[in-house]
Amino acid sequence: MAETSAAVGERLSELLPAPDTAERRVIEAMRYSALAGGKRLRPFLLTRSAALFHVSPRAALTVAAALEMIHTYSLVHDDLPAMDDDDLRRGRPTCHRQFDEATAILAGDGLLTRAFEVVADPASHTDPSVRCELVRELAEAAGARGMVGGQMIDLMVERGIGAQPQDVAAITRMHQLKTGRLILFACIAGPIMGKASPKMRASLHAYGRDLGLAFQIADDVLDETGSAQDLGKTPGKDAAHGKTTFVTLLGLDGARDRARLLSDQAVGHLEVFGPEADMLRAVARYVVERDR
Ligand code: GRG
Repeated sequence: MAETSAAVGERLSELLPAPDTAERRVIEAMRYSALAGGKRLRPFLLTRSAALFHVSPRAALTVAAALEMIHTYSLVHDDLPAMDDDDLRRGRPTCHRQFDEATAILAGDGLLTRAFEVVADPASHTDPSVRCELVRELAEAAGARGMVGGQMIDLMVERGIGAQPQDVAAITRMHQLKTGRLILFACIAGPIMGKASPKMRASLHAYGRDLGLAFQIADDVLDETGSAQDLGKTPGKDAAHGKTTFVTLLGLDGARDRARLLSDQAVGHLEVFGPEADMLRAVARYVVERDR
């Protein structure tokens, strides 16, 4: 993961050059948030699953960088005063704290649009039909029927807009959209790029779906148990906002058990692969055992 993190950081820096022209400030804000580190879990999943199908590492890294731009945009916007209103992200002041609110909105917009420009460019894949499929899948994952929709549901629940049932099924769906869809994209981009068989693609799809949910449940546990220093963001926000989470519904031990079950299930979906998928098996365990 450390190797991928360094490589994706370099690729992001290449893909987000800061010009010497008047609009420089927005690109500096984009670089500030995109190059601030983070676990780079999604790029890791994308590059490791692409390697299963012998996709060019440079092409996989390019699509991984685009995905990380979208993930970073979501964090920049989520931290805004109109949403989660947070001061700390990836161990540094949030984008709107470091720059200002309007610049942070524009930086998020810039990252989102640049991501699609990068995926549509031949550097991401030589076959235009593959690029088109990647763009469509990424748009679906990030859009109103994916991450944006999940964020909407989350805000509605938090602000009491509309009567939403607060049970495990509803919370699961919200997280599958909000967090799960980008993680799922990270797991299916490789088979798309490598023109994998439907069976292998379906295996990674199922792996990504279970892993995404396991990741979110672990995130709920960490919000309850983690420190600001380890997490690089403010913990305890769910409880402070009186949010229903997997922890409030299942208890800490119940949530941990559910995350482990999903992680085991995710590993089970990889049985069509041999030892070449061992890193993906290990990441499923890491996702539920991590402390940040
Ligand atoms: C604003 C459209 C829009 C969407 C925001 C992802 C998201 C949707 C908000 C983030 C809120 C949050 C803390 C969700 C919990 C799970 C999550 C996505 C955590 C952050 O991802 P990590 O842990 O972050 O992979 P790093 O910094 O390591 O990349």
